[in-house]
Amino acid sequence: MTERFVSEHFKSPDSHLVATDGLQYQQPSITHGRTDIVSLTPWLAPIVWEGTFNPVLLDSVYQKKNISIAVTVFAVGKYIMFMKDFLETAEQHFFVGFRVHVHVFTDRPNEVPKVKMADGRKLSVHSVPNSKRWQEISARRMEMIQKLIEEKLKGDMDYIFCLDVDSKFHGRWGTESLGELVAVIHPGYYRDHRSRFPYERRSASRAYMAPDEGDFYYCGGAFGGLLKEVHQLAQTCRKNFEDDAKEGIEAAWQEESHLNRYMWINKPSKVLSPEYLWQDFKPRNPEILIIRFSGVVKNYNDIRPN
Ligand code: UD2
Repeated sequence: MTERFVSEHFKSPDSHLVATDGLQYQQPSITHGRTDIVSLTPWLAPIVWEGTFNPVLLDSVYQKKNISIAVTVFAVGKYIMFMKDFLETAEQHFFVGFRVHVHVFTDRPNEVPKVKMADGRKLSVHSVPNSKRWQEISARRMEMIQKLIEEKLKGDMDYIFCLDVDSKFHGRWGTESLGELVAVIHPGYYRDHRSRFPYERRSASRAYMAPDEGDFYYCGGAFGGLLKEVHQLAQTCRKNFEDDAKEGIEAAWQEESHLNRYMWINKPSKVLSPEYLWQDFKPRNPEILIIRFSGVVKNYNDIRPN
């Protein structure tokens, strides 16, 4: 069988949704629903908010597919201190009842806490070097995600989510978030005009965005999708970051800037609302009915290497 035949004739886990006959759930409506938010992008990708999906229905559909989800999380240097809460709260809220394999990248493998994981869930630790610059730690994640997919995950897992470690889960993050290419809207800028988004604004960079460009400002701290899509994203962002570096330029927000450029051209097939990455220091806006995952308050001077 050629690779082309396989990709054309075998469905990805994201297509053909088979429901459970007899499952009882609330009748959906096309005229009644939330009116305080927008739940579709101009390219018709869903924007996931509380109240726009039925978790019981979605879980039953994806249970049949026996899907698996890989997670990458980096804990380099003092960021290891966030690992315990991240792992413990993931057990309570992240794809509960599904096959999850967490990949921890750290320079302190002996300090990775032992957290009891449910059946079907596991953790692997990968050793990575430390760095004197936080910018480099953050940016090199793309390279490691690319290699992990190529060397370990291909043919084994279906989806991958890449998450910041200095965060905790507070509410369900599950099958509603699955898609081919998944981006999360940053909690800090979604009410602003695009010209004020903190994109890379120097045209010399490969992450450049003009003032009249951009859909949303997406987080570098959470993204995901099918392995194939995330591989392409990581490979492209890594290459653009490295090519910029050869010319002596580092984008304003490192890999987050390159990710935003990538998503401008390669539109995400599913967009997650800021419920999926809030920040603890921010008061909750009224449209945020639930906070699912949120960055903890931290003192950068104490935890970053520079
Ligand atoms: C913002 C972004 C983050 C990233 C960063 C720019 C959101 C909400 N946050 O977060 O994704 O784009 O700005 O760098 O999207 N890390 C270590 N050790 C270090 C430093 C960083 O392991 O010494 C890892 C760790 O996984 C951490 C991530 O890099 O979660 C981002 O760290 P950060 O402190 O720069 O993130 P933050 O909260 O400023």
